[in-house]
Order: sequence, then C-alpha cells, then structure tokens
Amino acid sequence: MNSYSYMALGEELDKDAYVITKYRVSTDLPIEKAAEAIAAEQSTGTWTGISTLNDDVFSKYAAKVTAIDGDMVTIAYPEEDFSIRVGAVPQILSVISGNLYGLGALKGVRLEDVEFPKGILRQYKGPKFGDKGLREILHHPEKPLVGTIVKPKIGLSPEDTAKYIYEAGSGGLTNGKDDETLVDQVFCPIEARTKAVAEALDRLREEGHHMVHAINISTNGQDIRELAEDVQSWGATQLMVDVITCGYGAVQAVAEDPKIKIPVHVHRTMHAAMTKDPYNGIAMRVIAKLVRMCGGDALHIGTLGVGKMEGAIAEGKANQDACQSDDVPFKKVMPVCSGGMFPGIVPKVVEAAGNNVQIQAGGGVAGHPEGVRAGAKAMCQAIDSAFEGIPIEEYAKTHHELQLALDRWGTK
Ligand code: RUB
Repeated sequence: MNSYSYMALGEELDKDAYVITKYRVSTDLPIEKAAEAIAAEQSTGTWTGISTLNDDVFSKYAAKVTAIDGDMVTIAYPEEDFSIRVGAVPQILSVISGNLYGLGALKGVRLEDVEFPKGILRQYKGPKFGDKGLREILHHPEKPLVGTIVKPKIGLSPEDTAKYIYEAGSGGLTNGKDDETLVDQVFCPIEARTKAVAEALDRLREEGHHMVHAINISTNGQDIRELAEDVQSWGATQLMVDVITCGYGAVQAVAEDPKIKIPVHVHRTMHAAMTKDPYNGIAMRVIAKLVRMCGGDALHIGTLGVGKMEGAIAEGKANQDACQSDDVPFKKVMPVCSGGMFPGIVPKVVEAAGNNVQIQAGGGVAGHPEGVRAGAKAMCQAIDSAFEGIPIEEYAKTHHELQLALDRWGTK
C-alpha cells in the first residue's frame, strides 16, 4: 500500500488554485504530525493507509501543509475539493472546519483565517447594498451610523416597540433593530410589529429624518425567504438574520432573493461558542468573510476592547478588515460595534475603528435617565464629539443629554 505525505513545506502554490487556511494547533504530537493529520482527515486520508487511494486521486485532491510557524499551521486545499453551486458554505465548512476538531490527538484547533481563490469567490454575489448602499438609504454619508437595539429585548408590544423607535429616531439615531431573541412571540407578532415600526419610520421621514429598523426574521430554512418577502411587503426597511443559528445558507437565500430590495443586517448570536477560546474553534474573521460572500450588508464585529462582550482591539480590527478589505470582488459590509455600548466609550470605538462603522447601544440608550429620546441624543452627541475630535467631557459641557450619560456611566 502506498503511504502518502501531505507535507509540502515551502512549496510555492498558485493562490488561484487553492483555498488557503491557517490553524492554531495545540497538541502533544510533533506539530508536523498534527498538521498532517488535519490535512489528511480533511482531504484524501483517514487514520490508516487505504488501498483505494491512488496517485491520481492523491495528486489532484490531497491537501498540502505548506507552512508551520510555531503552533500556526498553513494548509492549502485544492479548489477541486470544493462543491460550491451545490454544497456551498456548508460544504466549505465541512472541509476547512469539520472533523478536525474531533481528532483525539489534538488538544485544540482554531481556524484563524481563510483565503479563497477567484474561482470560488466568483460564485458568490456578496452584499446587494453594503456599507455605501446603507449610507445612501440613510442619507448619512460620513459620520458613524448610530443605532439602538430595542430593550427590553423581549416583552414590548408592537405599539411600544414603534414608540421606542420613533423616540430613538427623533433623538437622531439612524438605525434600530430587533434583538436576537425576538421573532414572532404572542406579545409582539412580527406582522403587527413590522407595520407599527414602518409607520413610525414613515413619520420620521416626513419630519426629515431617515432611519431603518432591522426586523428579525431568523427562522427555519424552508420558511425564511417567504418570511423575508412578507416582512418587506409589510413595510420593513431592513431584515435581520442570526447567521450562526440559522446558517450561512439562510443569509445567502435572503440576500440573493431578487424580490428582496432592502439590506440584511447579520447578527452573530452564539458565535462565542466557536470564537471565544483562543485555542479552539473558529476566528470571527472567518465568519465575517463567509457572511460577506453570502451577502450580509452589516455584521456585528465586536466593540474593539470596550463594552460588555469579549474581544480585543486586534480581533475587532481583523473582523473589520474582513468586512472591508479590497481583496475580494464584493461590496463592503458595514461593521457593527455593539454590546454594552454607551456614550462615554463611543470615542474609544471611533478611535479604534474609524468613522465607517455602525455603533449601537441598547441599554446605553434605554437606560438614559431622561429616556429613549435623550439616550439617542446622547449617543449622537458622543459620535459628534468623536467625529469633530473634541474631548467628550468638554463636548458634554454644552450638551445636556451627553452630560447626564457621562454622569451615569462614565467613560470606561
Ligand atoms: C446589545 C445586544 C446585542 C449584542 C450582541 O445590547 O443586545 O445583541 O450586541 O453582541 P446592549 P455582539 O447594548 O444593551 O448591550 O454584537 O458582540 O455579537
């Protein structure tokens, strides 16, 4: 029986013929053996030599370990290993991010990055609107978008949700959204909520303010397109899909539906089960690259070292880069910084992320001492102070709502 080696250290590869991945590997095995075990398991090998593997199959379809740097391993998979038209992201993930996690000899594996060849990228459409499209809809060309997540995340009626959004828009926010656990509960049916919010947004538009609100349509695969079309027909201005719980196919199905003419906001609830452990799972930047391919117009990327959710500045920047880089043939995704945001920390996010972001706060708006409209104003004032480069404490001296927010939550 032939024994095949998957090692190809230093081999110069045609980047347009391979999917190139990077894994951080923790193991008691020599790192070369561990890397080979991944390359074998995820392409043409298994735990033992097999009589059915021949030179022809191996030379065309075997993955190659092309670099090892400490615990970081680069593995290249031939483009032919992938089945995009039928198979798509589920099949991609089965290759680059599948059985390998279960290999008993590996203590941990984290998929840190992936690069796709042009031939695969060409088979995706990317966002319909992207960051620029969203800004055009909102008539908000330069400053960071500023939004809210309706709080409490469950329990409000459609009318109270619409009232919240009207108040938030009157205070200057550009974006509103449902939270991830709200879809069509009895206390807030999706049809009634969508219509009530649409009416509030119409009123704001008549008063000269443009705002969108993302309605959460996360549901079963067989229903999501129809629900998206219904929600749009009820007046929705944006749709929201939870990508990890619904799957990438759900984002793609909605984004590529020719009848859908509104942007798709992508929430990442449950991502931390895969992204939080630095030694096991999948890096958020990989998820961001896949969401961009599948057509998400906006995506949560973390709050770059501040806020309530885990995530360092470097990680947030990598996620932002995956949304915004020029090396793929897609529109750019609007990066969304969310989770424990409040006015006092807005300047730190803008300093780290720049102005092309959507910064949103739930508790940091609804928890303002003078209510939602004042909370929205305080968030906008915080954005203005950062945009104009004026220290937030100084700006607050002449902006009452911001001052109250700083008094309540400080700047850390
Ligand atoms: C934020 C919130 C969002 C989180 C999700 O509410 O409910 O679901 O942003 O986290 P609040 P992430 O502003 O009250 O904290 O954006 O990291 O995926």
